[in-house]
Amino acid sequence: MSAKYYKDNNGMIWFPSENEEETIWRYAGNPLFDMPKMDAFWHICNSAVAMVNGEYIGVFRCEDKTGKPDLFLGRSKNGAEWELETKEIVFYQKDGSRFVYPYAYDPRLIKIEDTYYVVFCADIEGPSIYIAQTKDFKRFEMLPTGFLPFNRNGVLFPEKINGKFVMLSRPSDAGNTPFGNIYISESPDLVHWGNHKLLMKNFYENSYWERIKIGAGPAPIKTDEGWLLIYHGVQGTCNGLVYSFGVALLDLDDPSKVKCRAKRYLMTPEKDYEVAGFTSNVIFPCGALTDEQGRVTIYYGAADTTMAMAFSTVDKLLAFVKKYSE
Ligand code: BMA
Repeated sequence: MSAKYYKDNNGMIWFPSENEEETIWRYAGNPLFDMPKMDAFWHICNSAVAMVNGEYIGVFRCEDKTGKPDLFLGRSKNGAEWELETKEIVFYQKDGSRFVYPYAYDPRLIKIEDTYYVVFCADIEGPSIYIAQTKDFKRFEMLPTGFLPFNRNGVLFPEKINGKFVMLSRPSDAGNTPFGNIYISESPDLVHWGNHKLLMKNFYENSYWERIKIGAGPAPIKTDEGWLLIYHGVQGTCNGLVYSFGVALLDLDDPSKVKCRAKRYLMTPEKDYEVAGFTSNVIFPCGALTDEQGRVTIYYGAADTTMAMAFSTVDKLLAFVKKYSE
């Protein structure tokens, strides 16, 4: 793939790889935003996307030119070319007042039954996980806060499991957090969370690419063999942190059980737009689309600067996680 292009594959943007051996491959049109040409925004990264009635809708983490991160709605006809609103999303509380925070970032967007949930991190008295719901992408309503600070990288499973909502999260500190494991929690109502369990620790079997910390990425993908969890892992170097991503397979009925976990990364920063930018060497997946044919399109932030896409299939991800967990 050399040229920038897109086309409509029964709705979902996805391109085959030229090399059958590859597990994951990048979109030829990456990066998705040409930041120097953007008037409103300085950076757009770590954003989540859904397909809604044949159209793409995204909740984007954007920084305006003051540098403040906030969440903005975007729409696209083809999944690659995006129109972003220049006013941030307003989240309303139950009493009708606006939910106010100093800044917000790293959204995930999950459809459960007929409702879309935005799970995001807002820094109020330290970072914590907040959930908003919408049915029409016009009005966004906050749910009562279910998590304590300090926590980041919250993402819901896309359906209830055994009658409960399930959340992954990554307890942290108030800064850049030199540690981090993924926990799994359940709730009957998206408000009261409990039965917290440690799901995955960093540095799995001496996997140096995730030596420092890990955090869940997009909503887990349901397959016949289990839930595919794409997650980021961080390694420390003399030049700072390197964010890659990997994959694990969780039990379908009891996702607190890890069936297997690849020891090697799935993707690591290699392209110019990943290795250089506001924060160099960062790829940070927050969204994934799948279709009935098992194709997978991953949206990831690149270098805290712009967005990019990578493609795979459920079969390839399953084969990879099984092969490299041994
Ligand atoms: C993490 C988060 C992400 C960011 C990453 C790399 O702690 O703040 O938003 O992409 O660091 O800077």
